[in-house]
Amino acid sequence: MSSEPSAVQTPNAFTPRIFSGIQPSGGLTLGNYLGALKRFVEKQDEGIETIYCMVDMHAITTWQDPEKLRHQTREGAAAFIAAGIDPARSILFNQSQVPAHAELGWIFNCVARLGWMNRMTQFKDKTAGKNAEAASLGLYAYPSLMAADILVYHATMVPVGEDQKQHLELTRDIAIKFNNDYGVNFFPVVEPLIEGAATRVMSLRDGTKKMSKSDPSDQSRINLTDSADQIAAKIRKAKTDAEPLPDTLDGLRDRPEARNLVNIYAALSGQTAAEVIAENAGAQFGTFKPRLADLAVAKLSPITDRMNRLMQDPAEIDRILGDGADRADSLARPILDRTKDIVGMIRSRRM
Ligand code: AQP
Repeated sequence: MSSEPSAVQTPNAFTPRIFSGIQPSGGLTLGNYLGALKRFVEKQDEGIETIYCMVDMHAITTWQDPEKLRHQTREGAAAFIAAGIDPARSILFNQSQVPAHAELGWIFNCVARLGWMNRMTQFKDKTAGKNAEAASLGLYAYPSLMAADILVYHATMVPVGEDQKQHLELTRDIAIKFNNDYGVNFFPVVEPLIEGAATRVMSLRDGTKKMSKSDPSDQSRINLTDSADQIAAKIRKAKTDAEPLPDTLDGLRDRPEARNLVNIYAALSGQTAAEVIAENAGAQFGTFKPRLADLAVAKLSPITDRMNRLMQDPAEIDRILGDGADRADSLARPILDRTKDIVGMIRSRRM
């Protein structure tokens, strides 16, 4: 049988499959939970095939202490499971255990154009005020590896927070260019799933900045490892203005900190922001913040307790990640092999 690219079979339709990842570049935050984890669980429970990953190769695009990286990768995996990911129903693993990500990432580095990469706002944000010349090449190439993470599984949908929208547009551009360059319909054009009341949870210290695990101020975020007292104290001290809550959503337009707390309440309670405003119209923050703190503690503390229990058995977490990596590898390997055939690379036929 010929192995020339023209003989490569390419699918015309793609099975619905979800992929998403989280960087173990620190402890996970409320932003990661509401923008990503909680929705990952919902997608799993809808019965769609789901593949979730601790993207440790992305984490090292900025310096990571090796011991902390190992700890954060396990802790992130524990957070997935504690939040409701079932490793028997979803595939859960860490990226570096599946070499196909890096291999396809290199091929995509040769598909992506420098002009596209130069437009990536996350690289600009992460190097803002710093010497961009001293940033790693990996940080610059990050979105191309992210495209490989997704497309090496032929994933069709990617649940993410708002901040990842541009990277997913790049993933679509890479798939389209690859398909056009090689005259195939091999990679799906993925659909970003950016949904819900908290697609962009903001810092508790500055309502115009994203809540981030790498923000130097611990007061800016709620960590999934925070105790009930820490959560309540951070919400009590969250920056707000002096006005009571308005009676319409429109009244939040120029009040980023107030809007953020309302959105967090909505996402945690499963309500819309309009419903939260209707229930709390006219409330002072002295009243609303304790309500939010009670809700946050009620929702997050059981997850934190489960995470802490899981972290007592790191060998079991490693076993789960290893099992997930084997299953991920068996999906990714044939897709990578077919990509190599399309590109014209001679593959080993060794078994
Ligand atoms: N504040 C946020 N609001 C909503 N969603 C968020 N996500 C992150 N922060 C928020 C979503 O979480 C998923 C995993 O993100 P990531 O950890 O891979 O990278 P990130 O977006 O760069 O997150 P951080 O916390 O800001 O990490 P650092 O500080 O290391 O850069 C993604 O779906 C993201 O949208």
